[in-house]
Amino acid sequence: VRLGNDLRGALNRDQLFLHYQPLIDLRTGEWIGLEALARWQHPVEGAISPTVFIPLAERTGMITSLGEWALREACQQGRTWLDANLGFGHIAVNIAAPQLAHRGFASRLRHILQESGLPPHHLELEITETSLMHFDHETIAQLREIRSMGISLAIDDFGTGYSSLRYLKELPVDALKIDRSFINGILDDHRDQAIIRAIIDMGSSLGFSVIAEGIESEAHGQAVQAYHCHRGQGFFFSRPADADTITRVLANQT
Ligand code: G
Ligand code: G
Ligand code: MN
Ligand code: NA
Repeated sequence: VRLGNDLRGALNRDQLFLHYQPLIDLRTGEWIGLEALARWQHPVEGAISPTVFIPLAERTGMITSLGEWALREACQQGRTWLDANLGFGHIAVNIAAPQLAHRGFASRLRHILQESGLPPHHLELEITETSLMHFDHETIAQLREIRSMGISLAIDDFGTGYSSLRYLKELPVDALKIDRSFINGILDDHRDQAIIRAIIDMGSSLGFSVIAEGIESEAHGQAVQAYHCHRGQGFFFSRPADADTITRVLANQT
């Protein structure tokens, strides 16, 4: 209960901020995008993981305001980088299922984009595979509207969710992110290898961009490339870092 109240105050007290982790073109090592990841620096408890406070926000009804804050923050940061002539590709923001279930989500998003001045093709939304199973017709209609605005959509943690494959045919999706639990076994577990290959083949055939999460070594990067996946993200390239750190790297790249 107490942590829930603290989270309510955290938004107003600048205890929440975003870190960014680069998405990499594995062939060239170039950055093609950044994933925004929420962080909470609690004054007493220290850093609290989003695996704790995101579910807490969902339980306490705070996820809508927290999610809007993350979107606004990411869009403003993207605009700041554009104004400084720093190319970052796109920013991917994680969206929780209850945010999308909200009828006003697409119009709020439109408003946030206009306010920040970030062109929509610089924004991607990440939706977990598990959350798809809760989608009704209205939610899917909102996804289509969002995509028609020029924002792209990625399915996150792909392969671990409770879903059917039918939604890949029906949903307006641009990218699949292979869950890092599979990449974890790519060097020695033939079952992980088979699943990864199947996801890459299926995703590519359907015209999706496929991204391997959890690249922790050069060998991981080479292994997914051998399966014709050329996009990755992981600690081997960069841990999530604060905006100032990312700004310095972007400035050195250009
Ligand atoms: O950054 P880290 O690996 O600790 O993130 C843990 C989890 O929290 C990940 O599944 C990530 O998607 C989720 N997460 C981080 N930031 C956000 C956010 O702003 N919104 C939502 N819905 N999830 C987030
Ligand atoms: O669920 P989602 O994919 O949004 O989670 C992103 C989380 O994954 C971030 O919290 C980030 O810290 C974590 N992450 C990113 N790269 C790696 C990695 O190479 N290894 C591990 N174990 N976690 C990673
Ligand atoms: Mn994600
Ligand atoms: Na993931």
